Amino acid sequence: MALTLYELGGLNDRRYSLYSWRTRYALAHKGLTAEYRPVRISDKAAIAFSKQDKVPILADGDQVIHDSFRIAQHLEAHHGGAPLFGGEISQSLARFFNTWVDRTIVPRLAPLIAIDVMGILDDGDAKHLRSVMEKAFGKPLEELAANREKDVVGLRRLLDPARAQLRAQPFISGSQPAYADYILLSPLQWARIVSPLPILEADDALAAWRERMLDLYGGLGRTMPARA
Ligand SMILES: N[C@@H](CCC(=O)N[C@@H](CS)C(=O)NCC(=O)O)C(=O)O
Repeated sequence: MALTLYELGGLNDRRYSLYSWRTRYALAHKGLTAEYRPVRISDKAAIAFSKQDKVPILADGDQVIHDSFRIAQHLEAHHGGAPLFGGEISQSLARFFNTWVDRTIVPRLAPLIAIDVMGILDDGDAKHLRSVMEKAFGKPLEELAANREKDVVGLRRLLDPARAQLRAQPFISGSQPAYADYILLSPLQWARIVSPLPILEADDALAAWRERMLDLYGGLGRTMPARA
């Protein structure tokens, strides 16, 4: 069955959508190929077929699935290849990890680098994203990023549980990467693509893990250049 992933595309075809990177890695993990179709963030007509307004969206034959975690569950249930979760208990824990990253890490990262995303979008998309972010965080993007060199230190501290996990094993999921690794990689990959701000320090164990993650599947993460 043909797979099509709808994801955000910016100027110079930069595929910058945070959550879509979870799906890109999930597809590679399972050895599945898909067509990756870019969507402008302000073009809601392009994704109206999914009956909601966000990407990623996976079309799998005539099934349309949105939300990265639901997509991962769908891939696990309906496709072969290596397991993304490896059972009900680990799927449940991965869901908890998904929520932790989305409610703790992403909201601390997004205000620091949202201003940089403006530089990789056309005017219509930049206006849309600015309005979404400024509504969510209650301040102009310039103000949100004003102390970011200092604020990023707090974000690094929040990542301590992941660092502790990597002291015990090479990947968040164990001896091999799986969906939980893709969950955490995605905000770091988003930051890498949209912003020059160093989110991690060079000697951070998480930075070494991120490099290992970017190397996976023939350098999948590096197919998108880092923002200079
Ligand atoms: N919980 C969803 C979040 C999806 C989401 O927020 N996607 C962003 C892009 S990464 C989006 O489409 N935003 C469109 C908008 O805010 O207009 C998931 O995991 O897929």
